[in-house]
Amino acid sequence: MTAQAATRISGDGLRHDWDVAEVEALYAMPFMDLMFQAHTVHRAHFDANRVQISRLLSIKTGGCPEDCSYCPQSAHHATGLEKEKLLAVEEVVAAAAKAKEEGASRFCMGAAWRGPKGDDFQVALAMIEGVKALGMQTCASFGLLSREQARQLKEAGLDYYNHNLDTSPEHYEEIISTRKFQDRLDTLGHVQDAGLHVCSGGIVGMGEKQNDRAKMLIALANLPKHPDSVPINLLIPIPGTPLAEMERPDPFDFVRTIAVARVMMPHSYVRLSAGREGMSEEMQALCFFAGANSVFCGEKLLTARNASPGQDKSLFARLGLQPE
Ligand code: SAM
Ligand code: DTB
Ligand code: SF4
Repeated sequence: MTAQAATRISGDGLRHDWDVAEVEALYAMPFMDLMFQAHTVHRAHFDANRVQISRLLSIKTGGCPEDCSYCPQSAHHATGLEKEKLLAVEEVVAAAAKAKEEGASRFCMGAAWRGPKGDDFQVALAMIEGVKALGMQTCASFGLLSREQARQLKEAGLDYYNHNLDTSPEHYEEIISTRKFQDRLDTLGHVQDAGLHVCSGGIVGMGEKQNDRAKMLIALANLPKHPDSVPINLLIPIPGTPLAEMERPDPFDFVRTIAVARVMMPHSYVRLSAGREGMSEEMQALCFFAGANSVFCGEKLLTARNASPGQDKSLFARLGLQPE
């Protein structure tokens, strides 16, 4: 290794000093060269024939006070989604047990909250304890957290906290007005400090430029520790949201984002997240080759449809991918 390269590797053996020019250079590589590089990195750190399976459940649906332009659950958009009350602990634990039976190793509970509050948070803590007792990995996506809330989640047995940066700091203001990019970073800091595993990624297809995708991945990779899990979502354009008519990005540009994430964060699980329902099997296979090694399975994501379990079973079998 050259002296210059050596200075770029930090204490954990990984890089946290990516700059825009070098990430754009990765994006600009001929597709085959980028795929080869990403797959080589992937094989050096993971079994390329295994895929981690997570299952989502919306524990509190709709009526969210935040105005995220992509989200069907925001009270600011008329998407026709019914606002529901917080589910009961027993319902959630029963859904997790079923997901475990169907092959999921991690159960991810999402809530349409700006952040957890009052009694609802106490109920959510009980859900985490119940799901953990089934022997599953637990994940929560409850929005912004205080330092104390992150600590309480850890104490309840939470393994992962999902909190996406979603896009570049610059593009963020065009997508959400009710909070700042820095608020998200602050929560990620509390999550990390509480000793929780971090799950953080973003969305491709919200009208962002390639430069924004590069900056989003830089914001993730330049965190003090790489997120353990990096979900890359393809926007599901929801009628009634401001992004309903967004043009679908070039599939190869989506695959490139998976590949660049893999090269930048070699030890992280990269999740091929929302949007698989509209992807061809060939595109999904390219994403797995590029380094994606985790997916959400099950009929539904939080409110939107997911790839069907039957199709997933057949795809994994035909690709020789071992779900775990
Ligand atoms: N309210 C919490 C929050 O915003 O962190 C948790 C739930 S929120 C629905 C979780 C994530 O879902 C968002 O950060 C976003 O990345 C993703 N998401 C929401 N709507 C989406 C859509 N239409 N297409 C793709 N991803 C979406
Ligand atoms: C993530 O990155 N994607 C998931 C999970 N983390 C919480 C959510 C996807 C939501 C897609 C739209 C819906 O189902 O409402
Ligand atoms: Fe609320 Fe989360 Fe949807 Fe934003 S993404 S509107 S915070 S549920």
